[in-house]
Amino acid sequence: MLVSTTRLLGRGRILLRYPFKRICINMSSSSTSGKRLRVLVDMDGVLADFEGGFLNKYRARYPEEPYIALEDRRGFWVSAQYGQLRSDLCAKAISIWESKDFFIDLEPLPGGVEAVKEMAKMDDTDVFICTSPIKNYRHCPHEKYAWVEKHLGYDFLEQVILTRDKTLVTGDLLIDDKPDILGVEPKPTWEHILFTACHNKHLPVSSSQRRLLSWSDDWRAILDSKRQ
Ligand code: UMP
Ligand code: MG
Repeated sequence: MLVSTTRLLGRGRILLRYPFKRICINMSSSSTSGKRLRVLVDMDGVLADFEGGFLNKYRARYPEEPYIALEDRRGFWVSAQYGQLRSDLCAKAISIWESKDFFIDLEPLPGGVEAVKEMAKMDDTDVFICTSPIKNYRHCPHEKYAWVEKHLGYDFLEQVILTRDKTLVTGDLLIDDKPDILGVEPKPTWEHILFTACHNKHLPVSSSQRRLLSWSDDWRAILDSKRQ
């Protein structure tokens, strides 16, 4: 029905909004059609090239300063490793991602946007972008939304979760490059799939943790393994 496939927005614009899928979600999110799979996908280091974007802008702004090549990165916290290199470099590193346009300019990691779009079209599957903003909120939260709109489209803004504590978010899977995802909830509902990144590729993965090596790896099999 035409009326239900459109939404009238405040300023008189009428937009088509994934009409068929959204109607289906609304009709089937209850118990009548079985369990839906909820996939939480991290942004920095999984969809957006935080490490590459950081290194480019750091080297451009501080051409005389030492830097850490991506193959030498160790540990999730870029600022900590730069601080170990020389104490004042910690603040210089932070200045890069606190700057305007840092987050919006991040390049997509290969295959990520395509994978998320495909996932979102799968039957019985809900995909959310679950990402932690920095506490200096001047640019980051706005640019994270803008990045999603730019690369995944306006309708995908509905799927964005900004949180500093991902343990509070319920889901079946969390695909994330951070090795230790901790928060106030000791038993998160999701299984953490460690997405391989330059800073974590040397870590041994415990028998209970699965990895996704890249978006060329078999993410479909991981989703299928969680379906009932
Ligand atoms: N971040 C820091 N310090 C670092 C590295 C990253 O504050 O040394 C921030 C940038 C991102 C966030 O906002 O951490 C990473 O978020 P997730 O990918 O874990 O959601
Ligand atoms: Mg990340």
